[in-house]
Amino acid sequence: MKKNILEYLRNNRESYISGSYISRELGISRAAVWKQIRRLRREGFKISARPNCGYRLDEEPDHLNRPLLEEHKVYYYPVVDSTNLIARRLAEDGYPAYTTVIADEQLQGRGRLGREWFSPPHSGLWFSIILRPEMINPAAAAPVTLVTAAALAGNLNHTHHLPVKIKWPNDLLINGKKFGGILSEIKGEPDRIEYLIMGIGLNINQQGKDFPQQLKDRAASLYSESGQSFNRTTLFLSLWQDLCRAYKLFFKEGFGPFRAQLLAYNSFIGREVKVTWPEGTLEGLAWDLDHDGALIVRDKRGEIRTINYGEIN
Ligand code: BTX
Repeated sequence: MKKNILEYLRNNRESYISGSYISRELGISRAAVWKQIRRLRREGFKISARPNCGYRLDEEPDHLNRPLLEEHKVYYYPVVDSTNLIARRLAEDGYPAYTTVIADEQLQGRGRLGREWFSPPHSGLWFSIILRPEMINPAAAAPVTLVTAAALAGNLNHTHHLPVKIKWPNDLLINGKKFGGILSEIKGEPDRIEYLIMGIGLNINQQGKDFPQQLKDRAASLYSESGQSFNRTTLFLSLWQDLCRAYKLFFKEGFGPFRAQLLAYNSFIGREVKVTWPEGTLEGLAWDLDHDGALIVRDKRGEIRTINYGEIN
């Protein structure tokens, strides 16, 4: 039934088609038509309704292109709890480095420190990449979040001409609003990494009104800030290829090649910042990044502090 209604809407894209016409043609009640319209909307179809005119199909959902993704050995799932959890299971089962999991929707998308990551369907990119760095101890892998941020910002600025900035260490901003985040998780021993899971969440095609109330002032998508909508599969493949290249370079040459890029796209150096780190909170001037990507802050007393882990509030 839903398919038939969609067919009518697709064949009448230019104009409104009345609910009573559809109900007559299909021999169902108008309430049944309305129920199917609601189901289509839940699946991401944008359908406008106008009194005395009927329904019009404005936009179809942007489905991720599963066959194309799978050609690149990227595992696609329509709905998951969290792509990081799926990737972790695959890593435990011995899947190789660069195995990637992408989902259209996450029901329990996660941020750092157990926070939630809002991951609705048909609009964002939610994915996780397994990394298996060799010859590297866990401390040496710390900058991998910054390498991820640099690769994403580099791609979005250069290839897509979007004014994307990085807020140390794991936020991506557009026009000062957060549209992306990175969650890295590690399994290893003091002197050896078994695997890393790099979880990346990017808001792509959401409209401002699609964000929940508590995020409305702070969150954005590439579309809401640039007015440009993106084919998510094409954008993902472009970002993913740059990410894989960046990780290979990082495991070979360390953080050095990425420091300049991070400084070029940073939103924090030279600004007064409040940093939360394991020792508490610290206010001061964000001064520089050291050779490993640690944040150097000059505190209120003029002392220079080096922050390896933490976040700018
Ligand atoms: P974070 O801890 O820096 O950010 C989480 C905070 O960001 C939340 O507390 C909320 O205030 C805000 N927030 C939540 N959802 C969104 C959103 N969609 N857009 C903007 N702001 C939001 C950032 O953690 C790391 C996020 C990684 C998400 C990816 S998605 C794929 C992978 N799977 C998974 O479960 N997490 C990662």
